[in-house]
Amino acid sequence: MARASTAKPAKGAAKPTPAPASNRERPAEPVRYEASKDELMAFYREMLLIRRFEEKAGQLYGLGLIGGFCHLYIGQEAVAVGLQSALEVGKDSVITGYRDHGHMLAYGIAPKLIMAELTGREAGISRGKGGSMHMFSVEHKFYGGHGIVGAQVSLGTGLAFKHKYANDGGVAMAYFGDGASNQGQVYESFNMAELWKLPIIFVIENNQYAMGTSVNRSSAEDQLYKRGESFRIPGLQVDGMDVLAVRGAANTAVEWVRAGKGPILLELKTYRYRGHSMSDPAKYRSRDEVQAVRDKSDPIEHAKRDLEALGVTEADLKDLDKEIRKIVSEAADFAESSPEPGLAELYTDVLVDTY
Ligand SMILES: Cc1ncc(C[n+]2csc(CCOP(=O)(O)OP(=O)(O)O)c2C)c(N)n1
Ligand SMILES: [Mg+2]
Repeated sequence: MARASTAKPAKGAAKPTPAPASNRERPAEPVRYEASKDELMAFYREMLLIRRFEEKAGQLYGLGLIGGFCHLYIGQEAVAVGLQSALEVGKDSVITGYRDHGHMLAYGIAPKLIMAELTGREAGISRGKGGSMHMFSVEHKFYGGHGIVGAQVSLGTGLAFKHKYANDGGVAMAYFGDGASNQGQVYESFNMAELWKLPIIFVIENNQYAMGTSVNRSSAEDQLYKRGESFRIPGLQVDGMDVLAVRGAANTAVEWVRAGKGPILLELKTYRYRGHSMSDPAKYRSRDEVQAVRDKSDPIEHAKRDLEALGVTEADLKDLDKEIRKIVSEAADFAESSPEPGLAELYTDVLVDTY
């Protein structure tokens, strides 16, 4: 048996690792948001709009009306809706990856402009030249729509720098996936953001998969909310299938960041029902796995139960569903009947200006 040594450590020996700084302030524990009936109805409406919009996009893709890539957001609706409901459109910046239709809808961008972009039409928000992955609205301060995994994290950090530099009171929200959270530039961004106390909310949408690779197979530390710890960025793990839990966490995060305390990291536990993109046959998981999430944790069904508990009737919800279906089918009609951009458009928007 080893004897406890009372000898002093030899000269030059490594000092014991110091305990982590205990004086680092932590954000308050988020509380589930107590929404009024009208507020919850508005969240439900937006989530349903995203769901029906994405279903329609899937159909149009199948019909060959949408070309290129198309990544659907079905299953993750509560994340964009819950988080962005705590932001101010036109004041706070939002940036995300290629799975971007839902974030735009949640920021009040018209469905018909998004659908027209998906189908490559002149009336689209990027004049039909960006498609599914490259949509912007400077007016809304929605900065894309990026196809390079992780790039939006560095760009989002730049947006936060701009908010701080201009002292305009805005914050940046940068979304990225569980796969992107293993990208090197994410950590360079974390470092600068904390060092400069930038007003940014980093959001990891942990939908459990990066293309066909599950988070457990790709990530040495799969509790992704801890990924900012070595940069002293506090992290919170949130149920991303419950819009009120998401909104509660959003309030905590926005309060922290607006108070000038620097960045915060949120990990939203969520799930995507469809394949990575429209061309993914999703052979890396079973149908039963997907069905079990749909049955147990669907974010729209969750909000529906909460609404019913507040006295909303099945008939009210049916009417709303009809209204949303109408909006979506009008968006699709608009998209299909708009012209494609003229050939001369090939030469516009290539450079900001001549020089
Ligand atoms: C720098 C870079 N590497 C690889 C790819 C190919 N790629 C596209 S999406 C993706 C997976 C990303 O998964 P995740 O970050 O979890 O986001 P999700 O698709 O689940 O929303 C990969 C590897 C890419 N587009 N860019
Ligand atoms: Mg993912």
